[in-house]
Amino acid sequence: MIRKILVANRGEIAVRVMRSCREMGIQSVAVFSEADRSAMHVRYADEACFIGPSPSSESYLNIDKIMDAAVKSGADAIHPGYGFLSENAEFARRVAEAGLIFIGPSPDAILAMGDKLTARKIMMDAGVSVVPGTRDLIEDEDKLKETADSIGYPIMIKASAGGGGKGMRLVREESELVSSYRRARSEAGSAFGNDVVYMEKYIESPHHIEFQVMADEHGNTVHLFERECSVQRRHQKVIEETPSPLMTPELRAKMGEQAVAAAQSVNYVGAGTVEFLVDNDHNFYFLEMNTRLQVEHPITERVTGVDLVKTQIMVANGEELPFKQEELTQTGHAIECRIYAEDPKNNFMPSPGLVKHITEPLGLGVRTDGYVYEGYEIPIYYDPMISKLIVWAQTRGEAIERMKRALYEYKISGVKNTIPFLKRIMEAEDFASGNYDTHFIEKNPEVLEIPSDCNQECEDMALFIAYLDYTEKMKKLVSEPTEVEKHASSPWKEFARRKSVLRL
Ligand code: MV4
Repeated sequence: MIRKILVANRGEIAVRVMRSCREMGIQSVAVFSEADRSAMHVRYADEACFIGPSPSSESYLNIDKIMDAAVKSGADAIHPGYGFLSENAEFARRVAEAGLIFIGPSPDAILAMGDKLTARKIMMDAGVSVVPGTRDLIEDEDKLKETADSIGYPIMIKASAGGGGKGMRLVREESELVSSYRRARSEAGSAFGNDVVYMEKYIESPHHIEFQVMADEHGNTVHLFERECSVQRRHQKVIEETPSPLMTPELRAKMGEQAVAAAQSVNYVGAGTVEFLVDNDHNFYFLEMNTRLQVEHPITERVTGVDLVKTQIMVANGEELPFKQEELTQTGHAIECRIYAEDPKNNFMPSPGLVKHITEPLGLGVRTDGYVYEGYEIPIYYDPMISKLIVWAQTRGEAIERMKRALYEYKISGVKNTIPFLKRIMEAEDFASGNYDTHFIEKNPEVLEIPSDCNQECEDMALFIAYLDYTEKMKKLVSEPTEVEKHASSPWKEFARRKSVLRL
């Protein structure tokens, strides 16, 4: 029986996991680094353990420190969240060896899916459709040309230890082949300590569509439909939605069946995500499987009504899945916008610092998963994602209008953020029509043109003037205290005059 869970993570996902723990009557334990002393997940948890210096390599990525915190706090399970140690097979093994429950799949499943070439082979043998290409690694340059010719240009050379866009190389013609191959291997070797590469046909303008899967220890595996994740910038997702505008009931049935087969082929237990590339002719290909809860899980929760974290915990506790495939349905439409503390007017430069003001949107069909509060200082050490805004409505069109409304209500000052960029995407015709693929941002460069925010400029100027006024008053206070008293008698008159100056 799980009674206490250590959450080996920080930020919004740590809070998200603890919320389900609270609803289930399970105690939560936070871990925190030096930079996270005043972080929300520490305040929310029932207990908190300090685990070391701010850099994640010395805290959130340090297996020994997290195991120590788990044992000391008497936790009986560990939830890894996403990122950090969530897809680290060694960590999953250490948790089990300590007699604790890892809320996630087995170390073997993590290892198999972590190696992209191994995953590809397993999928081929399980009858899952993979991108046309090689079955084995490309060991030398002898058969390089032959292999590329048999696949047909353009091709992609991918690092087996890569994934998520890391260690990939596009080769458009034979003249680039040998140099690209050499560079791919040497880059993979230095980045991952593993220079195994393989070759795939390049799919020109694909959609990135993923399926949520969930499996228990009793042989039950289901899928919870798709998420359309094609709106990406530099391999970072920006917006996700479900259902996918491209999907048909036939395609969904075929892809869902293969997603379940993919999970079963590695005896998967827990929540996982099977990623596919889909072309406009509805051909689909397995890309990789993520063996963790994903950032974008809330849109699936909203259309299916399933609490995915609660289900993860139940499954980790040895219980049977509380639903069968036939009982799962999609209702309405959900969209998620990821909000980053980055400056969209300055090449998405990270913008850490003090959050002077935050007002989050509320109202019908709106959910925010965040962790930032007024007066909180966003540290420089971690991922700049600060919040996820999730809306639901009965139709896709209404969901877009609701997202626009919620983005209008969202106010964050002190740190630059991507809300203006998200507003631009919501206004784009290709987004409204649902006619977009993974090249959406390149094809719609106007979404990167951020209008100057008049309100923000006025706010900044008002703060500046208030500061000047304060220093002036302080000077007078020191030199001639009676003058200050005279001024202080009508401060509002003064302010009104300044406001009218601002309007010019
Ligand atoms: C591809 C591809 C086209 N053809 N593989 C990027 C992330 C990683 N998971 C795999 N990626 C891609 N693999 C073949 N054979 C195009 C991409 C790709 C992409 C995929 C999903 C979402 C956004 C993307 C942006 C650029 C390239």
